[in-house]
Amino acid sequence: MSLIQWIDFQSLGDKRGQLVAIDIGKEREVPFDIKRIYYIYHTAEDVSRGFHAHKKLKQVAICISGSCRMVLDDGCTRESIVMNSPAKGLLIESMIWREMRDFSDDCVLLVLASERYDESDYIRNYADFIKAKR
Ligand code: T46
Repeated sequence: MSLIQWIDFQSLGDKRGQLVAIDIGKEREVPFDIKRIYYIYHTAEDVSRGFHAHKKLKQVAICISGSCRMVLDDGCTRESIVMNSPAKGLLIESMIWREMRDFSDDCVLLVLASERYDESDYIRNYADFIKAKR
């Protein structure tokens, strides 16, 4: 199965523009209860972020402005995808290594998270991640 799992949000467009609504706990488009929302923006040119996995946390990332590249790695396979649609969420399961790069100036990456922030949930060393996957 591909590591790239998109969730297509319905875009409610009319002549004024587009609108995406995510109803929490209703239609369950997002396959977990959202406990935290954060966003990444103004990432400097040539900067890469991420370089970690989460033991428990699941997330849905939505590039609501601009574009960036997301690299996902399950310890066996590495896949890379350009994120540039505000109507598509990328589901990132637990125990997946992620790297983000190629941020456009106007990139805003919104992230819906299944857990509150917990530094002890991070695996920030790739060798430790591979060891934990075995
Ligand atoms: C992820 C990718 C997609 C907090 O205090 N609370 C938070 O909720 C978050 C997400 C971060 N922080 C602090 C921790 C660091 O001091 O903000 C600082 C930057 O976080 P970090 O270096 O982890 O950022 P990224 O862009 O490398 O990774 C983030 C998320 O941390 C991570 O869960 O999956 O975005």
